[in-house]
Amino acid sequence: MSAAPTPGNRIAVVTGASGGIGAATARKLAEAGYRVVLTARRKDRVEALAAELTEAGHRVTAYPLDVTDRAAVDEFATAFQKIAVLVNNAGGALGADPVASSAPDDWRRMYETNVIGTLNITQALLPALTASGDGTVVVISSTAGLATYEGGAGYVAAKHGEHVLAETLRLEIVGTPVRVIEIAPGMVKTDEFALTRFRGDAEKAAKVYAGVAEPLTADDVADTVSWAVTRPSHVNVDLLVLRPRAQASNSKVHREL
Ligand code: 8X3
Repeated sequence: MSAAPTPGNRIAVVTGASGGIGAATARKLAEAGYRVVLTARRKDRVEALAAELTEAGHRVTAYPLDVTDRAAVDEFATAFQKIAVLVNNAGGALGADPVASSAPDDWRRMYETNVIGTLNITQALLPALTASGDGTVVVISSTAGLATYEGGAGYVAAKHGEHVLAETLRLEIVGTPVRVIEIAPGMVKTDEFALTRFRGDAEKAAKVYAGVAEPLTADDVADTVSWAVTRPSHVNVDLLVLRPRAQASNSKVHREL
């Protein structure tokens, strides 16, 4: 049996690490002993978190990066010969309109960030993940990657794309020392996910979680990611669906109103 990968000097790269699930995951992996590279578009946010974690004694670096910018991603990848863990977290939702009236540009942008962003950095870092001799690609997709709901089609389509990327990559690289883990969270309450989706409309964003006693937190998801990547090397958590107890499906949510 292969031992659990020991973090030691092993590097974990987290995308979208400026807030929410990405920031919480960067924190957990640093606490687990990885050297963590925090990437996100927002330089100030990612640098502030890196400074805080460094202050706490962790080994972290901030690297401002837009995963949809392939040239920047390729440049980023040249800095590494070996990487142990890549956490694909960058992405998000824009809009919650029906198919009949949703904006094609929102669909395009969601496909670009969730799917092409994940494709870009996964392709660019795959050689370094393989060279580590024991690499892990994590894709933080969503329950929206597994089933649809009204008003969700653009996001659901993008998340299905990300799910297919993870499933196909796993088939294609079997036999190499890299595993592909997909974590699919349901309702997670973070500062920004719903607010971004509703373009800053705090009232609409709050309705998403209205009456739900305990939606998942970013820490709940980060805990799960950290657990999955620290399993022994031969154990692959292919796909893990994570929901709050109050949510039975994408559209069946218990609300106390
Ligand atoms: C977030 C879950 O239900 O808003 O990825 O699509 S949902």
